[in-house]
Amino acid sequence: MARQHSIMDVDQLRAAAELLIRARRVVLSTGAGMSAESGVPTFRDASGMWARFNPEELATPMAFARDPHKVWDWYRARRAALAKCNPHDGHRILANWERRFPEFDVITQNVDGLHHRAGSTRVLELHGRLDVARCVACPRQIAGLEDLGPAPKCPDCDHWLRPGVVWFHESLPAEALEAAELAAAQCDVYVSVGTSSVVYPAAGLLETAYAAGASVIEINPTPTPCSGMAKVRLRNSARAALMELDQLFSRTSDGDA
Ligand code: BV8
Ligand code: ZN
Repeated sequence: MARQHSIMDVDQLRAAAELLIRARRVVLSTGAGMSAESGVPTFRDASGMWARFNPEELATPMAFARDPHKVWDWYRARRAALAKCNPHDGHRILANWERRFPEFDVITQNVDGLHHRAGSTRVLELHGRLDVARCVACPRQIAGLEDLGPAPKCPDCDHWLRPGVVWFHESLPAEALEAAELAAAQCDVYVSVGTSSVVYPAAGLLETAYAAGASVIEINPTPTPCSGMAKVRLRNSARAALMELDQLFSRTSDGDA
């Protein structure tokens, strides 16, 4: 794959690599920007999904209760689009970094499963998965991206199946959120990649890490409400920044060994 050429702030890059070389506990927190270079659309960018669609009509339990067909139409299209997307080099680098640190957790708001597909095994998925459908009434889950039809019903109890994601006004999966809060509170370095840092409680994890004394690295082409807490800011795409960081970091830590 062609190397993406973008202007890198060499000082910021070095500073980020320095922090990572000394870190023992690292959290990598990812949002939609992490998957943008895999072809998965973001939400709040000018070309993002919320520029064309209204979340209140598609991504809330009330919307689903009002019109499950409309909601499923949208999720069916997203599932079909996701079936054509693949993890990129940045996802693979994060899978490798699991072996570089004593503690390394990926916390993601993404519902695309690309971290798992790239080989990451420690992934806390805060907003569920697009490739899962679950029954609104019983524990039945159906995994996979195949077309489930216009508005699928549970094969066990005939109630609606719903997309296995977390909608606005819904609580996050308790186990994943608790593990994420613990990891954020205990890490030395918290790297935030490709998130606008506006959706809570996910955005609060960066604040938790910062308040607990972690060094925050932000990788995002544009500033966010959390940029002020970042010790290092890389204004680059996720793939380019992670590739540069991986090179610098590998060279230095191999040299130390
Ligand atoms: C809860 C999942 C409580 C499904 C999503 C006022 C009214 C109503 C609610 C609230 C309110 N104030 C606060 C709330 C709570 C609400 C919230 O935070 N709202 C905000 C927006 C105001 N939160 C909730 O409702 C949460 N639940 O609070 O429950 C509760 C209490 C008791 C009992 C019950 C409940 C649930 C939130 C879950 C929302 N789920 N969707 C689906 O995908 O369909 S939201 C959506 O936003 C996405 O799922 C995504 O996960 C999430 C975060 O977005 P990002 O990942 O950050 O993406 P975004 O597009 O915003 O940004 C992309 C970034 O990438 C940009 O900054 C861009 O510059 C950058 N980028 C672009 N390209 C690249 C790049 N970076 C790097 N490289 C690139 N190439
Ligand atoms: Zn059921």
